[in-house]
Amino acid sequence: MDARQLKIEAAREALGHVEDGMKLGIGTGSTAEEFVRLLAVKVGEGLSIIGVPTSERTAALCTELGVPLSTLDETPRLDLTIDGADEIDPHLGLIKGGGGALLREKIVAAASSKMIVIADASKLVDTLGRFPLPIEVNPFGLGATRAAIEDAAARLGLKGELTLRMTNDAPFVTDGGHFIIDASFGRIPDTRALSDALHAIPGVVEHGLFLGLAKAAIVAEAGGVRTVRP
Ligand code: ABF
Repeated sequence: MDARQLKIEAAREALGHVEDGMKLGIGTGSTAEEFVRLLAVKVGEGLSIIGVPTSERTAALCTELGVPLSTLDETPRLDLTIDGADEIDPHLGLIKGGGGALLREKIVAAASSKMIVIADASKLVDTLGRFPLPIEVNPFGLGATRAAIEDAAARLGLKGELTLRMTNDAPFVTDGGHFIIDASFGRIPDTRALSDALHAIPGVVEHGLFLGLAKAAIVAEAGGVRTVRP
């Protein structure tokens, strides 16, 4: 099975958790896109759901495919969010944000009774951090924020390259109008401590450590699909 087929298999399994009448958070990334495509078929067959997208990109895809959309203002409490991830640890701690949508993804996941992650098995790690941690920052005072991140990480014994995410020779700008610093700390032994330390920095809007949000991960691999729980 090639990578895309693995994503489709995970997305198909996740679709089994979607019930008529559900209010869904809909994630961003290539695996989430496969979920949207399968969901749209079910909507076309009569499944009645309402979706809240986690990015403008996902909103556009849902609209193109006929998936009905709402907002967290109209629909503040969601039943289920289905989203991808860049890394998944055994406790279902996640690194997300490789797609640049971490802030809205975390807001939507936090507004949901349940979050299920869909991924291929390559995302499973023993300890988070091999994937550079995306940190969403306010453009104002970027230099000071970068220094504060460096210092906070050093106090936790972490160090590594902090790279401003660029696109077309300019800083990447998120849907929320912020920049992203990708932090290559390597293995992060105490994710909760790093999460708390980053949240204490005024210029940090949010970061890609999703701790205690995912209730299950549906993981596809050559031998089939399995559900991982903490
Ligand atoms: C999104 O899915 C991001 O948080 C994460 O970076 C991405 C993973 O993308 P893919 O499914 O394409 O590997 O939710």
